[in-house]
Order: sequence, then structure tokens, then C-alpha cells
Amino acid sequence: MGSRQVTAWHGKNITVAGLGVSGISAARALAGLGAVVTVVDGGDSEGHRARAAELEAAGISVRLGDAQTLPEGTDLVVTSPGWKPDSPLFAAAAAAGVDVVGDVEIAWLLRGPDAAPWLAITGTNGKTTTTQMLASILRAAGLRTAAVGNIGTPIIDVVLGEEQYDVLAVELSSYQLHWAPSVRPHSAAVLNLAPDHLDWHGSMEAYAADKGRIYEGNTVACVYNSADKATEDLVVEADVEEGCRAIGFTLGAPGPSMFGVVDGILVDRAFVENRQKNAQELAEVADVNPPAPHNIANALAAAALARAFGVEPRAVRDGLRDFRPDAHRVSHVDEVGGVTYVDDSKATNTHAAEASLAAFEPVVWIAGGLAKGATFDELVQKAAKRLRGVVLMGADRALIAEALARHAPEVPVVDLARTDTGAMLAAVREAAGLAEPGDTVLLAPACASMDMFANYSKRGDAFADAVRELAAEQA
Ligand code: UMA
Repeated sequence: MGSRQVTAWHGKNITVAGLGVSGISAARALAGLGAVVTVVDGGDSEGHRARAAELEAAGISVRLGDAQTLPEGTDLVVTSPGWKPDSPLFAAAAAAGVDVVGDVEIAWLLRGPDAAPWLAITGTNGKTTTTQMLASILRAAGLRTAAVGNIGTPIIDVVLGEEQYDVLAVELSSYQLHWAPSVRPHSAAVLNLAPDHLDWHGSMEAYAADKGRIYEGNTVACVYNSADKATEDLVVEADVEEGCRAIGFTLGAPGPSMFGVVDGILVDRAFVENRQKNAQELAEVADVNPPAPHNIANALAAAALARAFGVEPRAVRDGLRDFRPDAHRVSHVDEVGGVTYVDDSKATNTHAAEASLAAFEPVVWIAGGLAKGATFDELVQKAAKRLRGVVLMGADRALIAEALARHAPEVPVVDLARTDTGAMLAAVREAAGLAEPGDTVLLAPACASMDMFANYSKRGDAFADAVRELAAEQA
């Protein structure tokens, strides 16, 4: 596998799995390089057909409604990240002796000799925010950069585009890392590791191993979270270039070769002269938006990667000050009748929901959706004391209800069986009924959204709309 078989694209029969963001990018790029491309997708919706028509107009074949059969004569399969490794298409590829790689692998193989190095970020939570913070810091340093990857911009588009970059801030999901064996970032960070996407990976070990690939071949720094030993273990196991250093980050005072916080100041004790004695001040905690503990950790990781690339301290401060978080990440929506409504629709797993529940008390929690193989006992145990009440919705809500019955039987729970478009308004009304003035109603589903919404941002929008409707009703 790898460059040996996939660098000569011309005339190769390449099957692209998935007609989504990454599949379209890969198909166009490979067709542009002279490959004979067929895109296959299990879906056959109106949206799929519209996208297929666009590709077909560019001479690319598309087969909809069959995600299983390998097109005859396929030399290589290039998959979108969401396809599970045990998909029947890949079994057919294996049986035919055909390699499967991801679009990120293709992007890596397509880089020219002067290509911009990658500063890569993964982790169960915080990776999009950290990637954006890093890009902001790099820009403040006057570097030409872009935030790419799982964040939404396919890396192939940037690697083959006309714009020149000095360095890329690359968000990589565990899925992308699984399908990208050759990627060798300049430096990389694993922010944290908690059970997520276990239905895709099969086990926590397999999930961690895929995340750990991000450290392979790093040249300057492997950045880990000193509060999360699993991330440090991945550094120890990685095969890196000679001289590459392990750099930890901590919310406490840093030791040598670490980033941390001293008296409200973010400091670097890694990329300084005489790190046994010296520390470099980078920014104030107040420069981080918002200055919540998990986000300070994100800022430290971004700072560590930027400093590994040689960025000056002042640019770290300026970049952090310039950064504004995206919507649906612990976003304040409104206050209605003395109750604060907060949208953390981005909390699509238990680890993220735990971090946001820890920030509010008393809290009425709106949760549920697709559990992705997760269990909820630990989360409910940790949050139990803060809960005024819970409103559950979505496909796997029974799993959360069972955990609540086991660990917080005294907490009132509303089980909402509705999945129609009015369901979120019903959930917000139920939550308002449970809340008392001074409480927070928090949407932190601990689950993915796709059972009821197109994505987490649509779920967050539905929540904000429902809160506005509630405010109008009570005005
Ligand atoms: N499909 C099948 N069969 C399957 C699976 C999917 O036919 O078994 C088809 C679907 O019908 C659809 C297409 O494949 O048409 C979708 O492919 P995809 O799910 O890989 O999604 P893309 O649109 O290519 O977007 C992907 C990432 N999606 C996933 O990893 C699920 C996007 O991350 C990423 O922004 C984009 O590539 C560009 O790099 C999203 C995400 O949710 C934000 N990521 C997960 C996360 O952050 O937790 C990992």
C-alpha cells in the first residue's frame, strides 16, 4: 500500500466511496490527474442525485443506491472517512486484492516537495476549536495558513489549490487517521481520549490506536495532555523522527518541556533556553475565549504546536485574542424567566457533555440522540448532584434513562418519544417546566444528532429557535 501503488494515477480505475464532501473532492482531484473515477454511494436522495449530476458533467461516473459491490476492474478504493472498516465494499476490495485508503492519505501523497508542513490535531473533544486557535496564532505570526481536514475543508482541495501556504493547521478525526497510514506531520497533538465512535472502531483500543497514528513520524513535537495519561502513552508508543520531543500541557504549573499556567499566565517551559530554570510568558488566561478550563487546555495545545513551529510568544497572545469560538459550543442563547438557556449541541459524546455539565449548577439537562456505542453510567454518576431534571429525546434515550434510574433515581426525567420537527420545542417547554429561576437549561446531548437532525448545528439551531419561541410566549 502507499505511494508505490497510488502515485501513478493516469488511467487507473479508482473507486471513490462516498458522495459527500471528501468523496467529491477526491473524485474531482483524481479525475483531474487522469484517473478513471467511479463514485459509489449507498444513498439515493435528491441531494445525492444533484451532486451526481454535477460530477457526471465533469466526466466522472457515479453509482447510487449500492454501497456494497466493487466496480469491476477497480485498482484502488479511496474512501470517505465515515465508511466503517467492516463495510462490505472493503471486504470485496480485500477479496480482490485492492487497497483502500482515505482522502487524507491521497492529499499527503499529492504534496509536492515544497509543500507546507502539517501541524495536526486530534482528540475526542476540542479539536476543531484548537485547530481554529492554532490557525489564528499562525496568522498572527504572519504565516500563510488554513484550517483544514475534519473541520470541513477537504485537505486535497488545499494541497492541489493555487494558493501557497507556509503551514497548515490540520484537524484529523480518528476515521481519517485510520485510512491515512503515510501521513507524517511536522508536529501533532492528541488533546484527550475518551470513549467515542466505538461502533465504528470496534473497541477503545482500536480507537486509541487510530488516534495515536497522528504522532507517527513527527519531527519536532508530540504534544500530549498531562491530565490524560492515555495521550502520553500514545506518544511513548509512536515511532517518531530522531530529536522529536514529547511536550506536555497542564492546567497547573508546568515542569520542564511542558506548557502550563502560573498565576493566570499561560507559560512555555519547552521552547525556551535553559528550560530547567526559565519559562516564557505567552498570554493571560483572560486572553482565551471563553476562559473555561477545557478551553485553556485547548489554547495550551495550540500554543505548543505554534511554538514547535517557531512562532514568537507575542503571536500566541495576539492569535488567542483574535479567536472567536463557533456557535453551538457552550453558547449562551437567552435568559427566559430567570432561567439561562445554553446550547452545547456540539457535545456529541459523554466526555464533552461531562465537561459542559460540570460548568453549571443546578442544571436541567436536555440529552439523547445516537449513542454510537457509548454507555452513560459514569457521566450520570458525575453529573447526578447537579441535576434539577432531565429531558430525554432521540433514538438511544433509553440508555440514558436506564443510567439515570441506576444512579440518580430521585431526579425527575421527562421521556420525549417525539421525533417530529416540533420535538425540540416540546423538549424546551418540558425543561422550562422543570427549571427554577437561577437554573441553567443545557442542551448537551452526549449523542450524535443524525437520528433527528441533519447535523449538530441544525440541532443547536432548533434549540435556539425553540428558546426564542418560549421567550415570545412568556413575553
Ligand atoms: N456513505 C455510504 N455508506 C456508508 C457511509 C457513508 O454510502 O457506509 C455515504 C453517505 O450516503 C454520504 C457519504 O458517504 O453521501 C458521506 O461520507 P462521510 O460520512 O465520510 O462524510 P463527508 O461528507 O465526506 O465528510 C467527511 C467528514 N465526515 C465524517 O467523518 C463522518 C466530515 O467530518 C469532514 O468535515 C469532511 O469529510 C471533510 O474532511 C464531520 C464529522 O462529523 C464534521 N466528523 C466526525 C467528528 O468530528 O466526530 C469524525
